[in-house]
Amino acid sequence: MTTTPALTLHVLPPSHPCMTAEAALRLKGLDYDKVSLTPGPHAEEMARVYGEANTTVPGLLVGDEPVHGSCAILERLEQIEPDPPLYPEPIAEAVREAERWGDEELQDLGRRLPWGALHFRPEAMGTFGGGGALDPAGTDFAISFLRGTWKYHGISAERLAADLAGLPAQIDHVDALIAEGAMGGEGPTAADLQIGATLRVLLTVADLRPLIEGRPAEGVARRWFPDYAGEIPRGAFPAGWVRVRA
Ligand SMILES: N[C@@H](CCC(=O)N[C@@H](CS)C(=O)NCC(=O)O)C(=O)O
Repeated sequence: MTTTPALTLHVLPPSHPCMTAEAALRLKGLDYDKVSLTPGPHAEEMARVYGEANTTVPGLLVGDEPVHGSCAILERLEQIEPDPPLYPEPIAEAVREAERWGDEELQDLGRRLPWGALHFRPEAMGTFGGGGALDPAGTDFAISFLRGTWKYHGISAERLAADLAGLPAQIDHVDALIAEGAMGGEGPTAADLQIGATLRVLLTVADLRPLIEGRPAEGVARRWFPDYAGEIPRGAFPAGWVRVRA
Protein backbone atom coordinates (compact mmCIF):
# COMPACT_ATOMS: atom_id res chain seq x y z
CA MET A 1 0.00 0.00 0.00
CA THR A 2 1.34 3.46 -0.87
CA THR A 3 0.53 6.44 1.31
CA THR A 4 0.00 9.90 -0.15
CA PRO A 5 2.54 12.42 1.16
CA ALA A 6 1.16 15.42 3.05
CA LEU A 7 -0.25 18.01 0.63
CA THR A 8 -0.05 21.75 1.34
CA LEU A 9 -1.61 24.23 -1.07
CA HIS A 10 -0.43 27.86 -1.03
CA VAL A 11 -3.01 30.35 -2.33
CA LEU A 12 -4.16 33.93 -2.49
CA PRO A 13 -7.91 33.74 -1.79
CA PRO A 14 -9.47 35.37 -4.90
CA SER A 15 -7.02 33.81 -7.40
CA HIS A 16 -8.58 31.78 -10.22
CA PRO A 17 -5.62 29.42 -10.84
CA CYS A 18 -5.77 28.69 -7.10
CA MET A 19 -9.44 27.77 -7.53
CA THR A 20 -8.34 25.41 -10.32
CA ALA A 21 -5.80 23.66 -8.10
CA GLU A 22 -8.18 23.39 -5.16
CA ALA A 23 -11.00 22.04 -7.33
CA ALA A 24 -8.63 19.31 -8.57
CA LEU A 25 -7.63 18.36 -5.01
CA ARG A 26 -11.30 18.11 -4.04
CA LEU A 27 -12.22 16.16 -7.16
CA LYS A 28 -9.52 13.60 -6.38
CA GLY A 29 -10.75 13.36 -2.78
CA LEU A 30 -7.29 14.15 -1.41
CA ASP A 31 -6.76 15.62 2.06
CA TYR A 32 -4.74 18.82 2.03
CA ASP A 33 -3.84 21.82 4.13
CA LYS A 34 -4.46 25.24 2.66
CA VAL A 35 -2.23 28.22 3.47
CA SER A 36 -3.91 31.50 2.50
CA LEU A 37 -1.18 34.09 2.01
CA THR A 38 -1.44 37.87 2.27
CA PRO A 39 -1.14 39.80 -1.02
CA GLY A 40 2.25 41.54 -1.02
CA PRO A 41 4.17 39.42 1.51
CA HIS A 42 3.02 36.34 -0.48
CA ALA A 43 5.85 36.82 -2.98
CA GLU A 44 8.61 36.40 -0.41
CA GLU A 45 6.96 33.35 1.13
CA MET A 46 6.36 31.71 -2.26
CA ALA A 47 10.00 32.34 -3.27
CA ARG A 48 11.19 30.81 0.02
CA VAL A 49 9.13 27.65 -0.49
CA TYR A 50 9.14 27.24 -4.29
CA GLY A 51 12.36 28.96 -5.40
CA GLU A 52 13.32 32.51 -6.26
CA ALA A 53 11.63 32.62 -9.68
CA ASN A 54 8.34 31.23 -8.36
CA THR A 55 6.59 34.09 -6.58
CA THR A 56 3.05 33.53 -7.92
CA VAL A 57 0.29 31.31 -6.54
CA PRO A 58 -0.74 28.51 -6.54
CA GLY A 59 1.98 26.22 -5.29
CA LEU A 60 1.61 22.73 -3.85
CA LEU A 61 4.00 20.98 -1.51
CA VAL A 62 3.84 17.23 -1.99
CA GLY A 63 5.67 16.22 1.16
CA ASP A 64 8.87 18.27 0.68
CA GLU A 65 8.54 18.41 -3.10
CA PRO A 66 7.59 21.88 -4.40
CA VAL A 67 5.21 21.91 -7.37
CA HIS A 68 4.60 25.39 -8.74
CA GLY A 69 1.84 26.61 -11.08
CA SER A 70 -1.68 25.37 -11.77
CA CYS A 71 -0.85 23.11 -14.75
CA ALA A 72 2.10 21.45 -13.00
CA ILE A 73 -0.08 20.90 -9.92
CA LEU A 74 -2.86 19.19 -11.92
CA GLU A 75 -0.34 16.93 -13.67
CA ARG A 76 1.21 15.97 -10.32
CA LEU A 77 -2.19 15.28 -8.74
CA GLU A 78 -3.03 13.00 -11.66
CA GLN A 79 0.10 10.95 -10.83
CA ILE A 80 -0.78 10.82 -7.13
CA GLU A 81 -4.44 9.87 -7.68
CA PRO A 82 -5.35 8.90 -11.26
CA ASP A 83 -9.06 8.59 -10.46
CA PRO A 84 -11.19 10.35 -11.58
CA PRO A 85 -8.94 11.34 -14.48
CA LEU A 86 -8.27 14.97 -15.36
CA TYR A 87 -6.65 13.88 -18.63
CA PRO A 88 -8.84 10.93 -19.70
CA GLU A 89 -7.88 8.79 -22.68
CA PRO A 90 -8.42 9.05 -25.60
CA ILE A 91 -8.70 12.86 -25.30
CA ALA A 92 -5.72 13.46 -22.99
CA GLU A 93 -3.67 15.36 -25.58
CA ALA A 94 -6.61 17.58 -26.59
CA VAL A 95 -7.23 18.31 -22.90
CA ARG A 96 -3.57 19.25 -22.36
CA GLU A 97 -3.67 21.57 -25.38
CA ALA A 98 -6.88 23.23 -24.14
CA GLU A 99 -5.47 23.54 -20.63
CA ARG A 100 -2.30 25.19 -22.02
CA TRP A 101 -4.44 27.67 -23.97
CA GLY A 102 -6.48 28.38 -20.85
CA ASP A 103 -3.31 29.02 -18.85
CA GLU A 104 -1.35 30.98 -21.44
CA GLU A 105 -4.06 32.92 -23.30
CA LEU A 106 -7.29 33.17 -21.32
CA GLN A 107 -6.08 33.26 -17.72
CA ASP A 108 -4.61 36.77 -17.87
CA LEU A 109 -7.99 38.16 -18.94
CA GLY A 110 -9.29 37.01 -15.56
CA ARG A 111 -6.88 39.57 -14.09
CA ARG A 112 -6.87 42.39 -16.64
CA LEU A 113 -10.62 42.63 -17.25
CA PRO A 114 -11.86 42.73 -13.62
CA TRP A 115 -9.01 45.03 -12.48
CA GLY A 116 -9.62 47.07 -15.62
CA ALA A 117 -13.36 47.41 -14.95
CA LEU A 118 -12.80 48.28 -11.28
CA HIS A 119 -10.87 51.39 -12.30
CA PHE A 120 -14.22 52.78 -13.54
CA ARG A 121 -16.23 51.43 -10.54
CA PRO A 122 -13.74 51.40 -7.64
CA GLU A 123 -16.44 51.20 -4.97
CA ALA A 124 -17.26 47.69 -6.28
CA MET A 125 -13.87 46.40 -5.05
CA GLY A 126 -15.52 45.70 -1.68
CA THR A 127 -17.78 43.08 -3.23
CA PHE A 128 -14.80 40.82 -3.97
CA GLY A 129 -14.20 40.40 -0.25
CA GLY A 130 -17.81 39.32 0.17
CA GLY A 131 -18.99 42.75 1.39
CA GLY A 132 -20.98 45.46 -0.32
CA ALA A 133 -19.88 48.58 -2.18
CA LEU A 134 -17.15 50.56 -0.39
CA ASP A 135 -17.86 53.80 1.44
CA PRO A 136 -16.11 57.00 0.25
CA ALA A 137 -13.00 56.43 2.40
CA GLY A 138 -12.78 52.83 1.19
CA THR A 139 -13.24 54.02 -2.37
CA ASP A 140 -10.28 56.41 -1.94
CA PHE A 141 -8.21 53.44 -0.83
CA ALA A 142 -9.46 51.37 -3.77
CA ILE A 143 -8.61 54.11 -6.29
CA SER A 144 -5.03 54.21 -5.14
CA PHE A 145 -4.80 50.38 -4.87
CA LEU A 146 -6.21 49.98 -8.38
CA ARG A 147 -3.54 52.30 -9.82
CA GLY A 148 -1.01 49.78 -8.53
CA THR A 149 -2.85 46.84 -10.09
CA TRP A 150 -2.98 48.58 -13.51
CA LYS A 151 0.76 49.14 -13.34
CA TYR A 152 1.55 45.62 -12.11
CA HIS A 153 -0.60 43.90 -14.76
CA GLY A 154 0.42 46.28 -17.57
CA ILE A 155 -3.16 47.46 -18.05
CA SER A 156 -3.84 50.56 -20.15
CA ALA A 157 -7.07 51.81 -21.71
CA GLU A 158 -5.71 50.74 -25.10
CA ARG A 159 -4.88 47.24 -23.92
CA LEU A 160 -8.22 46.90 -22.18
CA ALA A 161 -10.11 47.91 -25.31
CA ALA A 162 -8.07 45.38 -27.32
CA ASP A 163 -8.74 42.62 -24.75
CA LEU A 164 -12.46 43.39 -24.94
CA ALA A 165 -12.45 43.38 -28.74
CA GLY A 166 -10.81 39.93 -28.70
CA LEU A 167 -13.05 38.42 -26.03
CA PRO A 168 -15.93 37.21 -28.26
CA ALA A 169 -13.45 35.08 -30.24
CA GLN A 170 -12.02 33.63 -27.00
CA ILE A 171 -15.51 32.63 -25.82
CA ASP A 172 -16.17 31.08 -29.26
CA HIS A 173 -12.97 29.08 -28.77
CA VAL A 174 -14.19 27.79 -25.39
CA ASP A 175 -17.50 26.71 -26.93
CA ALA A 176 -15.56 24.96 -29.71
CA LEU A 177 -13.45 23.07 -27.13
CA ILE A 178 -16.68 21.97 -25.46
CA ALA A 179 -18.17 20.88 -28.80
CA GLU A 180 -14.98 18.90 -29.56
CA GLY A 181 -15.22 17.17 -26.15
CA ALA A 182 -11.96 18.41 -24.55
CA MET A 183 -14.16 19.83 -21.79
CA GLY A 184 -17.82 20.15 -20.83
CA GLY A 185 -18.40 16.42 -20.28
CA GLU A 186 -19.84 14.54 -17.32
CA GLY A 187 -16.74 14.85 -15.16
CA PRO A 188 -14.35 17.81 -15.32
CA THR A 189 -11.11 17.58 -17.26
CA ALA A 190 -8.07 19.75 -16.50
CA ALA A 191 -9.39 22.11 -19.19
CA ASP A 192 -12.75 22.50 -17.41
CA LEU A 193 -10.97 23.44 -14.21
CA GLN A 194 -8.43 25.78 -15.85
CA ILE A 195 -10.78 27.57 -18.25
CA GLY A 196 -13.89 27.39 -16.05
CA ALA A 197 -12.15 29.23 -13.20
CA THR A 198 -11.21 32.16 -15.46
CA LEU A 199 -14.71 32.35 -16.93
CA ARG A 200 -16.20 32.34 -13.44
CA VAL A 201 -14.16 35.42 -12.55
CA LEU A 202 -15.21 37.13 -15.80
CA LEU A 203 -18.86 36.53 -14.86
CA THR A 204 -18.45 39.00 -11.97
CA VAL A 205 -18.18 41.79 -14.55
CA ALA A 206 -21.79 42.57 -15.53
CA ASP A 207 -20.64 44.15 -18.82
CA LEU A 208 -19.18 40.79 -19.88
CA ARG A 209 -22.11 38.59 -18.97
CA PRO A 210 -24.00 39.11 -22.27
CA LEU A 211 -20.99 37.57 -24.03
CA ILE A 212 -21.00 34.44 -21.87
CA GLU A 213 -24.46 33.84 -20.45
CA GLY A 214 -26.62 31.17 -22.03
CA ARG A 215 -23.63 29.60 -23.76
CA PRO A 216 -21.94 26.27 -23.03
CA ALA A 217 -18.96 28.23 -21.65
CA GLU A 218 -21.15 29.65 -18.88
CA GLY A 219 -22.35 26.16 -17.94
CA VAL A 220 -18.78 24.96 -17.35
CA ALA A 221 -17.91 27.99 -15.22
CA ARG A 222 -20.97 27.83 -13.00
CA ARG A 223 -21.01 24.04 -12.70
CA TRP A 224 -17.48 23.63 -11.34
CA PHE A 225 -17.24 27.02 -9.63
CA PRO A 226 -20.75 27.83 -8.37
CA ASP A 227 -19.63 30.41 -5.79
CA TYR A 228 -17.36 33.37 -6.35
CA ALA A 229 -17.89 36.74 -4.69
CA GLY A 230 -17.70 39.96 -6.70
CA GLU A 231 -20.00 42.17 -8.74
CA ILE A 232 -18.93 45.03 -10.99
CA PRO A 233 -22.13 46.75 -12.15
CA ARG A 234 -23.12 47.15 -15.78
CA GLY A 235 -21.80 50.23 -17.56
CA ALA A 236 -18.28 50.12 -16.08
CA PHE A 237 -16.44 49.99 -19.40
CA PRO A 238 -16.81 53.02 -21.68
CA ALA A 239 -19.57 52.70 -24.27
CA GLY A 240 -18.61 50.67 -27.33
CA TRP A 241 -15.63 48.88 -25.77
CA VAL A 242 -17.51 45.63 -25.16
CA ARG A 243 -18.36 43.95 -28.46
CA VAL A 244 -21.47 41.85 -28.15
CA ARG A 245 -22.27 39.98 -31.33
CA ALA A 246 -25.84 40.25 -32.61
N1 LIG B 1 -0.12 30.74 -15.03
C1 LIG B 1 0.19 30.70 -13.62
C2 LIG B 1 -0.13 32.10 -13.12
C3 LIG B 1 -0.10 32.32 -11.68
C4 LIG B 1 -0.44 33.76 -11.29
O1 LIG B 1 -0.09 34.74 -11.99
N2 LIG B 1 -1.13 33.90 -10.16
C5 LIG B 1 -1.53 35.20 -9.67
C6 LIG B 1 -2.85 35.10 -8.95
S1 LIG B 1 -4.19 34.86 -10.07
C7 LIG B 1 -0.50 35.70 -8.65
O2 LIG B 1 0.19 34.94 -8.03
N3 LIG B 1 -0.46 37.04 -8.50
C8 LIG B 1 0.41 37.66 -7.56
C9 LIG B 1 1.76 37.91 -8.14
O3 LIG B 1 1.90 38.04 -9.37
O4 LIG B 1 2.72 38.04 -7.36
C10 LIG B 1 -0.60 29.58 -12.95
O5 LIG B 1 -1.64 29.18 -13.49
O6 LIG B 1 -0.17 29.07 -11.91
